[in-house]
Amino acid sequence: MAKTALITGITGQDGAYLARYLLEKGYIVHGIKRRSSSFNTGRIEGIYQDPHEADPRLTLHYGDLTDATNIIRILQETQPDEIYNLAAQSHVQVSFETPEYTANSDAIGPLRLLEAMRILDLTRKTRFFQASTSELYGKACEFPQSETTPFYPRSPYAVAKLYAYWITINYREAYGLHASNGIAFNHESPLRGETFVTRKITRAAAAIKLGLQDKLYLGNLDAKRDWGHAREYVRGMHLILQQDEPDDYVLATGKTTSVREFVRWAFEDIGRPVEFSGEGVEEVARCLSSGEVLVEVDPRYFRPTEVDLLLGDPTKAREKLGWEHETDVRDLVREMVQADLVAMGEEAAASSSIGSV
Ligand code: NDP
Ligand code: GDR
Repeated sequence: MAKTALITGITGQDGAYLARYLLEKGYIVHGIKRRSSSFNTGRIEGIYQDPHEADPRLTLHYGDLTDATNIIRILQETQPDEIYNLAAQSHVQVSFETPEYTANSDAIGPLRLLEAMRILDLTRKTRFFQASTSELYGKACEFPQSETTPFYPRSPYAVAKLYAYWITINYREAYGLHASNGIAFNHESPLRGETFVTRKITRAAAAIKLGLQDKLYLGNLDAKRDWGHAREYVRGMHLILQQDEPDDYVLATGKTTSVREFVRWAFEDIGRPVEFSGEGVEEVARCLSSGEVLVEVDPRYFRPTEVDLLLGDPTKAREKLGWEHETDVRDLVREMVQADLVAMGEEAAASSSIGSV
């Protein structure tokens, strides 16, 4: 019998990779998508099936983590063997502007799912994965950060995710649920949201190369992140739910890189290497050959409280799950820049041909 999985946040970066991965493994996949005034299923276009087809292997349901009645109904209809809770207001800076909504979706949302499992008597049948985050470590002073490093969240997003982390463990201990946390460090890909720093940089580099943009404005260039490839992290999420016992695991590469270095590599990849000069808000990156300023600092992207340095210790995932990252961050930058060059080149060609009609 094929297993059934329910993915919340299926229209996001990780949801798209996980849906593909589970379909390849023979799963029947259900996903929750939000109502939107425009199409928001672009990332899963390739795997989306016409609902008129007989026995579609991927089915989408309208829903929202802020709506308990709708969650109960979807769980009742789908009776999943595995739930992957990937839905979240996932932007750290945006969480400072929408703290209450972020708490509602990112903290109470997982609680609603767990309670729905209890109400529907799914606590034995269904396994639960919570997308926890390295942002929980925040201002932690211990490096590298492992499952035993104390948390010190630094944003409304991270505080909401802290609640989600603990409520997952509480339901495991109180009701015997197979409920686990994956404490994932930053993972990126060509499907990454355009406002996260990696994708913002690779899109800008591509646009500058194609003559569509002059300059890129960024915030804190000193921040350091442990960046891996999203495709590999969803494999880790699946492995976590295949274990006999539920548990919590760090998913990370064990290597950290600054935003500045990421910028340097992206511009190298478009053939316009840059050098940095100046300090703080005066810092700029100039093209080595032309002297043109390609990157400037804009304080509007600074956060009220910042997470300076994240570096994960994936030893437990390696030893217990047999999970390891494969893609080095340098190759990740290359892949993202290439993908954005192709996508933007096609967009530019399409709009110039529209113009010539
Ligand atoms: P994205 O922002 O790309 O995707 C988030 C998904 O959640 C989207 O499908 C979005 O829908 C959906 N969503 C947002 N709010 C709600 C809501 N109220 N109800 C239902 N769905 C909602 O995130 P990622 O794919 O990058 O991340 C997946 C999860 O992993 C998130 O929970 C994130 O916090 C967490 N995480 C991510 C890391 C990373 O580096 N990527 C690292 C650690 C944790 P829509 O498409 O309509 O916006
Ligand atoms: P993060 O990712 O906050 O780590 O959360 P993001 O890419 O937004 O920021 C990383 C670092 O880059 C600095 N930065 C900028 N960030 C953005 N977005 N835009 C800028 O212009 C910019 N300039 C510098 C930030 O200050 C920060 O230090 C991501 C999300 O996917 C979360 O959901 C997830 O939980 C964590 O990763 C792990």
